[in-house]
This record gives sequence, C-alpha cells and structure tokens, in this order.
Amino acid sequence: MIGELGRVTDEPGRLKRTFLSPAMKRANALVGGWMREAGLKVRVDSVGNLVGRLEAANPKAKILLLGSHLDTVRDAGKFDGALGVLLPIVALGELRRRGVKLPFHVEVLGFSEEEGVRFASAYLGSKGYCGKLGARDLARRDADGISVGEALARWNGPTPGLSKRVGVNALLKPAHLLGKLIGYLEVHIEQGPVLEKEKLAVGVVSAIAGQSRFKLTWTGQAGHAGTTPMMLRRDALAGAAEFAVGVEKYARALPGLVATIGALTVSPGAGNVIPGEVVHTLDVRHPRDAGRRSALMHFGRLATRIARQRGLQRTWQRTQDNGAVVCSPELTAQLVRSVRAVQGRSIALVSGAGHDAVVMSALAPVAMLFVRCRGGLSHHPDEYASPADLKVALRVAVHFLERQAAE
Ligand code: HGY
Ligand code: MN
Ligand code: MN
Repeated sequence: MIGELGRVTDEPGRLKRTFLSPAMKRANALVGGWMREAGLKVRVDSVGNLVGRLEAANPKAKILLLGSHLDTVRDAGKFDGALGVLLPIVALGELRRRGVKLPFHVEVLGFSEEEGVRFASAYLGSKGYCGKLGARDLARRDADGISVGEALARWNGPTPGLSKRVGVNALLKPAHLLGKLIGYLEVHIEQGPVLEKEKLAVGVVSAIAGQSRFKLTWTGQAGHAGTTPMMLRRDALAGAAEFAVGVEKYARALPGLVATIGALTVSPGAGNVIPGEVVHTLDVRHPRDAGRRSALMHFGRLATRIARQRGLQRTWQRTQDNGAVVCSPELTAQLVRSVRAVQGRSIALVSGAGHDAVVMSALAPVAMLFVRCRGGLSHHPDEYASPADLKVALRVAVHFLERQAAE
C-alpha cells in the first residue's frame, strides 16, 4: 500500500503531492478504496481531507480519531504522513477479521495539507477539520497567485444557494465537539536517529517542538557585475548569505535549537548582474517556546545589523507560528501500555518535526507513535521503515484499539 500510494505524484519521477492537486485527488480515491474494503464509510470534506468512518452500534458513542497527512514535500519519501493514514486502515481491517466490534466510533483521517509546500503555511487540512481556518489562512496565495479560499472554492465547486461567505463560515465549524472525542492517535516515522540508536522499532512522543516559519526579503541594488566596485555594492545575496551563516552559528551554539533556510530565490538571477533582491524562508524550532522566542529576537537583531551595514532593506513575513505541544499524558500512558505489551520496552521522544497532532491537540487529547526509520532520513526519496518495524507498529495499534474497547 505504501509503495502504491508512493507512486501517486504530481511530478513523474519524484514524489510530490500538494494541497488539492490532481495527485491529491487520486490519492484520496486510492486510499478511500482501501478504507471501504476495511468496512469504513468514506467522505472527502470541504478542505479536501479524506475521512473514513467506522460506526459503533451505539450512535451516542464517543469517537476515536486516527490519522495523519496525505500531502508530501517535494521529492518526498513515501512514509511521511502516508504511514499514519494506512496503518489504522490495516489495523481496523484486522479487528474486523477477528470479529472485534469497537464500542466507539472511529474516524481515520487523511489530512489534505500538513507540509505547507503550496501555500507556505502548514496544517491547512487539520486546521480545516478543527474549524481553525481563519481569514489570514484563506488569503494566502500560492506561486500562481491563487488564494487558499479560491483553491477551496474550485475544489468544492459552486455551492448552489450558498454565498461564498457562508462557504467560508462552514470552514470555521469543527468536525466534532470536544466532549465527543476520546482522542487522536497519529502514527508517524520518527524522522530522526533516536529509535535506531536505541535499537527499538517504535517509541512514543512526549512533546512536539514549537516552530516558526518566515519569508525574508532582502532588497539591495542590482547592477553590472563587471563595472561596479565591490565597496559601492548593495548586494542582496551577500547580505542574505551573511545572515544564513549567522543563523547557523547561533543555532549550533544553542542546544535544542534548529534553524533552516530551505528555499531561496535571487533576482534578477543573471550571472553578470549583482543580486538586487533575495527572498528566502526561515524555519526555527525548539522544544521550549522560550528558547525559540529568544532565538527569533537574536535573528531579528542580526538581520537589522546586516541590513544597516550593507545598505539593504529587509522585510520579514511570518508564515507560521506554533507553540510546543505536550501530548496527553493519559492517552500516551495507554499507548505506552500497548508498546510495552508488544515491544517490551517503551521510550519517550520529543518530536522536532511538526505534525497534525499539533493542531488536533486543540480538539482532543493527542498521542503519537513513532516508527524507526533508516538513518533517521526523511523528506527524501530514500526514507524507509522496515516491514518488521511496521509490523510492530501495527500490533501496537491493534492492541491499543482492543484495550480502548475494553476500557
Ligand atoms: O516540517 C515539518 O515539521 C513536518 O514535516 N511538517
Ligand atoms: Mn513532513
Ligand atoms: Mn509528516
């Protein structure tokens, strides 16, 4: 299933599935088919999230949510997100084979956008599911100038009789009320080296680091590369490069802090023209919000100093800001019980990567199961989790569901 879904892409030759893209539609159809085979009722909501629902006998029963995201980064691996949607489907299929009837409803969620590739701001899917999509989210524009709101209107088609405004309001309603939910469990590859070092197939997540993302623009003066003396230049790329080295130096010195400039564009972008403008991203994370905030203050001062010394203009646009999230101790304790039953030993890890659980924590208690991935590699086509480790994770999920049923 992982292999087949991993071939559903917007770019032949490498895996890329972005918010509401044609490949996303095909992925929803493929995974929706597997959900139906497992006995789930399938729908796609107004934000493109795939929802597979298994009804309990008692209509008043509470709901357990399991899931992750179906979108990917560019040139992605096939486990990030996909594993957390497919594994619960297989687990529910296994319970069905065992004739286990769960006394609570279950929804398996395939969120339509977690990575923030198309619109720079992440979690549009789970935010939509939680009724947290705001006007700022809907106004964000992609590289073609299409806004989230317009993309959603195209996805949903004209809602006859409903004004666009009502359509937007529909996005502001959470899928469920807090009291109806048992919790949200997300299974995800670790995307880090700890489980491999500890020689464990799975571990549980204690907390998810906070993260801030920005778009920075440096504006100098384009000019002739051959005739402009070095001392008279206002080179936007040299300024951005000095900033990048300063960011890395500071992050290396502060334990727990990670800071990344992942995308950068230079204009006008000709070899014999001094860069007049540079636009780049900045991604800053730390397990503690105070650590992240003080890093952001330092980076702001650094950018101001560089801009002043080099005669550059610089602007910051924040595209995302999520505080650190602590997973539910109660739900996590139940997950630890299942990890211990299957694997013997259970360790807790902090997640440096963001996950839909960050947004879902506003709607329900959250717990996360991490699965070892080779070399800790992720956001890369060589991302890999072994069948043996996936089997351990599946057995933990089945045990967790059966124990929930016994609660
Ligand atoms: O970037 C992240 O933290 C995750 O892959 N969304
Ligand atoms: Mn990811
Ligand atoms: Mn992910």
